[in-house]
Amino acid sequence: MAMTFSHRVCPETGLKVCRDAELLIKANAVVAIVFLAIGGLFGLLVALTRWPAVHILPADLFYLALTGHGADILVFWVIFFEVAILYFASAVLLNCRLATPRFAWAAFVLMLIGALMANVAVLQGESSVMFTSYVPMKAAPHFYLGLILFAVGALIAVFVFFGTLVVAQQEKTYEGSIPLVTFGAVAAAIIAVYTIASGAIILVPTFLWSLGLIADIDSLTYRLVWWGLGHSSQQMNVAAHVSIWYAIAALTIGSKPLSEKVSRGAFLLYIAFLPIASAHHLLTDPGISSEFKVFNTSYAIYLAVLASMIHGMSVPGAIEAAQRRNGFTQGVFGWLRNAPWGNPAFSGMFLSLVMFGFIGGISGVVLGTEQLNLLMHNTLYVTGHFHGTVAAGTTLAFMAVTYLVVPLIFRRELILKGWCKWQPYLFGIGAFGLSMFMMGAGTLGVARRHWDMTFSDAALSFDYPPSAFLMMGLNGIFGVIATVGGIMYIVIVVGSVLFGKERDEAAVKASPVVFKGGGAVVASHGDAATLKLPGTITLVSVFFVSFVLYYYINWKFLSEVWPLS
Ligand code: HEM
Ligand SMILES: [Cu+2]
Repeated sequence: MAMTFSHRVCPETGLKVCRDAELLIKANAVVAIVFLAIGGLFGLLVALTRWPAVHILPADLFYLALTGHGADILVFWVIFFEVAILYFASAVLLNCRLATPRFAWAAFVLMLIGALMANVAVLQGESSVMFTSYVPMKAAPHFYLGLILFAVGALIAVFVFFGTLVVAQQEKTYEGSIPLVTFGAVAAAIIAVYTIASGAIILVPTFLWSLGLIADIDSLTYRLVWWGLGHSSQQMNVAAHVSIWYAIAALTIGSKPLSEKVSRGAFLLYIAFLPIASAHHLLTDPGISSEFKVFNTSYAIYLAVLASMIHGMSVPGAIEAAQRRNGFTQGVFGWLRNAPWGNPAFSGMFLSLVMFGFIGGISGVVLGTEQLNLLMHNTLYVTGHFHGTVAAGTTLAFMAVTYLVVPLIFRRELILKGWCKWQPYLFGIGAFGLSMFMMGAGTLGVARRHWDMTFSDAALSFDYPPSAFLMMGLNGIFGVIATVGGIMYIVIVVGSVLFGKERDEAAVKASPVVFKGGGAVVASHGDAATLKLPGTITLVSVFFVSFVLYYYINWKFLSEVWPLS
């Protein structure tokens, strides 16, 4: 029997919302957004410095800002938000109480202290080691300690999530199997455990080394183990944002997965193959054998890519199936034309889906191919690729779901409705430009993490073609657009939470945010049971043609690097 616990029943989804879970979701989401704001500001400074005509920061501050940008945005923003998602996907979707709220608060406090400590270290200027913090570069001890405390907190949060699943099962708060969104969150949480374990193995000794207690850290071992953390943490993000795609599609248009079994299988592929496919970050590393690289980046990575492609097809497929069921049956794309493009939750989700696949996905496979990697290793192409995955993909998906979290969890009306409508497009276009122009500049050889592409104070000069400078200028402009989108998001969310009208029964009736029955769909198990999807099949064909063409163009580039024939 379900135990009684302090909760309310959501008038829009019919789900029981545990009070503790609700408070923790709010706290984690708010702190996440603060770190997005700080990290975004650092990102703007970085982009303005790399814009040759602006070149705003001196060298030392550039590396400081770059380190702050990576840590605040890819670690603290994303992971605080993911903790909120874990509590939502367990307690709320399973209608149960959150296990051990005290531990969840302890996790929150540890993460917050850790994140602040790392920020202080970065701002003091002695820890500009950038995202990968490769040894023998050494940061201040409290930089590593901050990351370690943050990771311990995150691990506790993950165990609160697992504990909540056990509570739900024992107290029988749901029927049948867990919903797909919760299943995806389980995948993210399992990968998180692996990620944090790799992080502990490498960061704890590095912390001791920074204190002078260990004489030496082997740099090859560091790189190898660090990428166990660096790569799998990105897969955790993918599992989380894919779950969010399914959740938004269910809540905004009532879509069910095409096949629960297939989607679950794809999540299982993530768990099995993603954590080990990390050698694509080390393809040019002289210390690692070719056999290992080839196994790791061909078999392991392609099975992980397969999983993303399954989701990439099944999410639009699920949307098409739902839209057709909702009556939009005209032609091949009537369902897409008539999608709720003015609803920022939906538009943000769809843009995230398309850009993650086309930009992040295709460029990721190209970069992950050992031979092609030589073309763009350590250039801005790499940075362009991962802004396609983590800015246009993960961040935009998380922004999109916030448009549901504010009315449903904070129970506030969104302010600035016009801004809400446009925000996902602005941030999306900005992130699109950032990704594409960094990839373009990288194709022309522009190095990543370089303060000055003119090499004005270097002993040996090198001239990039004018088009490379143009790309970096455009990159700066789109960085500004993304920043405007980011600021709009922060103003909307903070403004709505602080000043938005409270959503009472009347407001819920007047402006519902959940599609009729969407609450039941997201919290249950079941298939759309149709494969009549001409629109999705067309989109997927366009994707494959682009993919194949781009892949072969890069082999052609490669053949031109060595003009032997
Ligand atoms: C306002 C939006 C953003 C702008 C203008 C921006 C700009 C940039 C630029 C220009 C670089 C390249 C620096 C270089 O290698 O010289 C960079 C690096 C990076 N960005 Fe962003 N970015 C934005 C959003 C994001 C988001 C949303 C994420 C992750 C969720 C992210 C994660 C990173 C990471 C991890 C690096 C690499 C740091 C390093 O190399 O140590 N960025 N960003
Ligand atoms: Cu990776």
